[in-house]
Amino acid sequence: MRVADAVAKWFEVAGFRHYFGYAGGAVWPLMDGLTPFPHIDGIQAKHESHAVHMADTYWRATGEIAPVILSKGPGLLNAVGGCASAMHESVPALLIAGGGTTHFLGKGGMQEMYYRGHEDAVSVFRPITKGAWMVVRPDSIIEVLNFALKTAISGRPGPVFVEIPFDIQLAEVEGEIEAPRARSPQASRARVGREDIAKVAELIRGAERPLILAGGGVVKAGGEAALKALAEKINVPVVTTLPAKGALSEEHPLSIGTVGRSGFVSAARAARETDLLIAVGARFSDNNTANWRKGSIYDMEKTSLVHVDLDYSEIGRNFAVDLGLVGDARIFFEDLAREAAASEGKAEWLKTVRGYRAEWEAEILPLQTAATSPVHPARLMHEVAKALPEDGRVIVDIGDVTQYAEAYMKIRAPGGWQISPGMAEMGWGASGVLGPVAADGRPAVCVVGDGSFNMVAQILATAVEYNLPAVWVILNNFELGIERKGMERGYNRTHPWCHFVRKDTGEPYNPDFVKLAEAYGAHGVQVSNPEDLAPALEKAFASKRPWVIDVLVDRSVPSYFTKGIDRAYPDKWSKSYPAYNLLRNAEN
Ligand SMILES: Cc1ncc(C[n+]2csc(CCOP(=O)(O)OP(=O)(O)O)c2C)c(N)n1
Ligand SMILES: [Mg+2]
Repeated sequence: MRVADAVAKWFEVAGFRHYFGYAGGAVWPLMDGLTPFPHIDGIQAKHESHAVHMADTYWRATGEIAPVILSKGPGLLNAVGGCASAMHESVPALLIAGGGTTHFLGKGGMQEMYYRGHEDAVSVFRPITKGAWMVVRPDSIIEVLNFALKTAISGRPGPVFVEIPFDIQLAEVEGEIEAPRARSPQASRARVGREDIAKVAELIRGAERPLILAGGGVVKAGGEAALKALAEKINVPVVTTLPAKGALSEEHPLSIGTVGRSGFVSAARAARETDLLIAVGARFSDNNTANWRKGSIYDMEKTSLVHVDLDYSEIGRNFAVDLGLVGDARIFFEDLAREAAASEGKAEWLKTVRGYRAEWEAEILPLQTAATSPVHPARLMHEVAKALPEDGRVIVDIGDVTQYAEAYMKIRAPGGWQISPGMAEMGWGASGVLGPVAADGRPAVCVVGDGSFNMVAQILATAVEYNLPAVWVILNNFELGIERKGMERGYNRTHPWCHFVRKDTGEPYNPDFVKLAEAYGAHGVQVSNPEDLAPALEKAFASKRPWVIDVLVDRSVPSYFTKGIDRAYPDKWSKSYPAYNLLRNAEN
């Protein structure tokens, strides 16, 4: 068999159900090798970045890898942004690229990146993957793939990149195809030791205002049920980071909501007031901490911090810890639930934070039910979350839409929410929404700004071609809203790039999204009256066809930032920023 046939066989042995990617001469042998395996469903996107986004969201939905096949040069380069997004979010992905034939290495042929090394795609991917390799011997192909896959899924997950030169794909090899599991550890996720679990239980007993912060690591570890069981047993309130929104249903009585610079006011207040924060699988990002500003969301001077993460390098990165523990989120919750005594909770504290949550809900309800037209973004988010079927998923793109979704949506079920705010790549959600649909066909809706949708609008072709019935809800404001508002705040004027305007007529410009959808063979409807949102969503979900709901939104609504928190950037380079740094510039 050829190496290409061995790779295809390996796909089968590894149990892959799908692969994504895009054709190219450098992967003809691989494509040919996969042709006799139609039961492994290959989905070709209209752009390589979409393929990576789909593999990313596919893994999040299923816990399964769907490899991404890329051609050399521009093919694999189109995948760079998507790969970096996956890396930033700790999502495993297996990128397999074709390379030029080894006879031509260094000759500077078409699509060879020969400028600083032979065919040097590996150097492009190394900083944004957990590992990047070029296969240089045909007989090592399965060894390399098994190692790459193990690297992607073990420990803290992340993407990997394997380049297989053209002639190596065609080389003849023989032997058994070893399954990945033969080369992988049984378990690769560290477990917090018993003594440390006991210490955490003791800290909880002694605390007056304990709080659990669940981060994206909880979702990636499949730790939602264990989180719920623990929280219920010890009666400790829970806040989540943005990626983990809904890890504990936001309708659960112990949920105080999403914490961040655009999160629930209730969650920020709880985070500021807690005396014991148990942070699990959370990185304390800029979003989560309001730019790490001292006392802004977190007041670490009065809070003891237990920080649990799979990756030691995240512990202590931004906040000093009282107890830093390396371990898997799900196992940590399970072990702690066994160790900790059932408790009525700290009644006063629970009453306080529930009060905060009730105040927050009362504050946003008038916005969530605003009857104004064009549509208030809070109303839009509320309607989408409400209309979502029980098993449905919301995939969120980047822009003002992100913050409105964070604040005004309530996510009821774990797994019902996917977002990529770490790299915050426009178009990630609008193209990624098809990954989960391809995996299991459950209803999926993407909320996306008009700017971001325009970056990847050809995703509609993939949806129609492969009959993947996602729903895109476009927040149409004829602008890069978050940019326009930020520039206005900062500089009292805006650059023309912030607005979509026809230069010949001066009118606001966007393509006609309804006609665009129809041109692709999908369905579309424009909504400007909030009353029409729920019926449009219901119709779209029921139709089991790709739908675009083009919503004219009220552009006078400001970007949403949590009230009462200071998220100001440093105003002078020479001045130390009031974060929790070890030292300060002496001149301060
Ligand atoms: C690929 C990429 N380019 C640029 C940016 C910077 N950026 C972040 S949000 C945004 C504007 C988003 O506009 P739109 O999708 O219309 O959403 P709105 O804020 O109007 O709701 C831009 C340009 C980015 N995050 N990603
Ligand atoms: Mg916009």
